[in-house]
Amino acid sequence: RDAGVEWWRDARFGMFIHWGVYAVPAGEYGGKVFTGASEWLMHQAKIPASEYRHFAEAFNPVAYDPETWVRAAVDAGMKYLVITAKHHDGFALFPSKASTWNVAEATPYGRDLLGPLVDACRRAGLRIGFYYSQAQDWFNGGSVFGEKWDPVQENDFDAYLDRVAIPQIRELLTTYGPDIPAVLWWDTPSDMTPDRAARVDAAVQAVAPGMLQNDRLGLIREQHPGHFDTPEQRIPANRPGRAWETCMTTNESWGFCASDNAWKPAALLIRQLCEVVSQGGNYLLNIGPRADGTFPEPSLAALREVGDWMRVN
Ligand code: FUL
Repeated sequence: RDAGVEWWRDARFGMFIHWGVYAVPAGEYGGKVFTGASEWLMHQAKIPASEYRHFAEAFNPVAYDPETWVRAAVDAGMKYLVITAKHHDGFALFPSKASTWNVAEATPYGRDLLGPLVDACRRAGLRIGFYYSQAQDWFNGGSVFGEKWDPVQENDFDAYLDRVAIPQIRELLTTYGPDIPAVLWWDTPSDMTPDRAARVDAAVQAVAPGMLQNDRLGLIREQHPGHFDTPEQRIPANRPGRAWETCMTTNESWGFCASDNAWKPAALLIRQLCEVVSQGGNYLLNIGPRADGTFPEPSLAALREVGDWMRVN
């Protein structure tokens, strides 16, 4: 695995992509509009897995064209991309032997979404990282923030780690080529004791020694100085003493949310990019694609404006 954190420090500006079956309901369930993060809908509306799975039956992103996504990123001046391989709803954007709750088996689309994106990134010279919700998994018996609402969640967390999370992490590390992913982006380490986190980390190191990771696996912080900090939706006033990356939404939700029109003006995104980069951080700007595979027009417009600014500055 090449040059660890070096490329990442140079890269400065990346695209975050939150995509999954939550793009189908897009923040609405049972006639009710849920504001905030649309990728949390299953949790917010306490949707049983047996109901939630129907969104996958309607997830058929026939307009998905990774070349177009990558071009939008490159034109905006971005150097890398991080996509949700699996978010808290447990749905995998890749074929998996560890759970049938994946794009190949649970949707009419029926094939891998990550592979074509990896190829498009490679052709364009972009790095690609995978976000993977290692702890929270409301569908496959992983951890649940707060109260549980479905019998599938009454599961032994260690059994979930062994049967789903660790095997899927191995799949992600071994399917797409030697330097893929370039980053592992963990999230919300609830129930992740340092022991459990070390178990996951050992599985990672076994196939990808020196893997670049963020600070959300659940390891003891001080023991992993190489892991980067992840200030979310904010720019830290006091720069952390180690590598850091601000992740930021273009509106308010990470996943596509039909009712969310709070698009940040491009001027604000540019100012944040400058502020972050001038303080030595990275800026990971999020897009929440629609269920058909296209980027919402306001986020495309913002990316174009950022790109215009990048070209003259
Ligand atoms: C959070 C998650 O719970 C959100 O859904 C989103 O993925 C964000 C980047 O991290 O903590």
